[in-house]
Amino acid sequence: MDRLQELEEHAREVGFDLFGVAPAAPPREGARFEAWLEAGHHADMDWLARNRDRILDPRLTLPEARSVVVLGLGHSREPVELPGGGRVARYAAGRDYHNVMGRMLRKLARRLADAGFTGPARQIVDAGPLLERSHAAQAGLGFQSKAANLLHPEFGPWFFLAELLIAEELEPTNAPTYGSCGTCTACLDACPTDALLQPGVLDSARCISYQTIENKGPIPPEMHESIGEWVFGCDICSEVCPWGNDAPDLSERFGLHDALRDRPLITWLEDPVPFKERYQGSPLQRPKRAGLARNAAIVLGNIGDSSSQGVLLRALSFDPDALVREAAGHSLARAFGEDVETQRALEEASSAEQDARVQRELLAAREHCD
Ligand code: B12
Repeated sequence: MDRLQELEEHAREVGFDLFGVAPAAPPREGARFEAWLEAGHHADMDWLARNRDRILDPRLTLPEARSVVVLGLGHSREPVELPGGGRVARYAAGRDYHNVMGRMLRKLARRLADAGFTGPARQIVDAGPLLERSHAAQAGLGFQSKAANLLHPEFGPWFFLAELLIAEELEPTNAPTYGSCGTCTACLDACPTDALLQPGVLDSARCISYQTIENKGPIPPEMHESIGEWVFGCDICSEVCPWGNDAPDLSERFGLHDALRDRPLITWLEDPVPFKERYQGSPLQRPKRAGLARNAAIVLGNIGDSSSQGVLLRALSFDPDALVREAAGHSLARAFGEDVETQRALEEASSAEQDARVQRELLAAREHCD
């Protein structure tokens, strides 16, 4: 057995579904990444611009690195739907993949050290400085799609990536995987916010996933309606993709987090359980309490069920986070703007509001009532 086969066997035994190797060198599509940054498509994700050099050259992260071992792990394709409405991206249904794959990578690194692969090694899952999809495409794990996702012929877009930078120089596995988008434009056509500007180019500021996960500030009110029922992340560009429909059922692999079990969205704004405790081990911790409650308020406004009017009115007047008061105000105006109680509450809340920006937003929301 050669070194590559040996490595692949270790990766499979640790539990990874997909495996490949790319050289530890600048990724092929580095220029696209730079153009993307120049155009400001990273929105407020400043860390991408700050780490530009390291992202473009893995050897700045680990000078000894000679190979990027790219690993893929499939996840559930089951939609996550909350009782009464509200949706969560499938990748976030269960245990946080950063933790799960981080452990798997450490296990793989230990095995490789025991098997005499040249050290040292560095583990990367998502947040590390690497253009994961580019190295993965180069290593033959899939093809770059018009939605910017990496598609695997069997898993479609429903898998995560992780990497191990290692000092050993291995033969790259650049065997091309079959598949392409061809003439299909389903993702471009389906995106409700037109976030895909051209095939493969995503404007983060327009992406529901960015807005509901990464944006720490207010979500632009003109986007609220198109967020629909997505309270965390968005799968629309993946759902409409014809690839991956025959992927294995992996709904048990990461499980369903308790925070998403039998909890109608209406309860998310007034949770007696502390946020960290409620979302322990879940990717939903990322936007913090204010961000997640902001999203919940927006989605409740989009669902527009009368049962949420009370909770939105209380959020408008009493929520400790300005982001949530503001989102609740817009949702009330959108869903219950004809109701005099809502109009009065918006008037009172805007005159009592201490945060000048929120006050302006509440006045604007009040104007949209009737
Ligand atoms: C920042 C980020 C985001 C941002 C920006 C997304 C984006 N498209 O850039 C936001 C918050 C919006 C986001 C959303 C999502 N993300 Co994200 N994200 C990242 C992160 C941390 C960096 C991505 C990055 O560098 N973007 C910059 C762009 C320029 O690079 P790129 O997307 O890799 O694009 C390359 C190719 O598309 C190619 N390219 C560019 N233009 C064109 C044009 C053509 C025609 C072609 C062929 C190729 C091509 O060149 C680019 C440079 O290499 C990576 C992890 C990582 N470290 O890489 C995860 C990652 C890309 N995300 C992931 C996931 C799962 C998602 C979501 C599906 C989550 C969800 N359901 O809500 C969505 C998908 C949105 C989408 N359609 O891209 C997975 C993707 C797995 C996969 N199978 O593709 C990753 C790899 C995380 C992981 N470790 O698994 N994400």
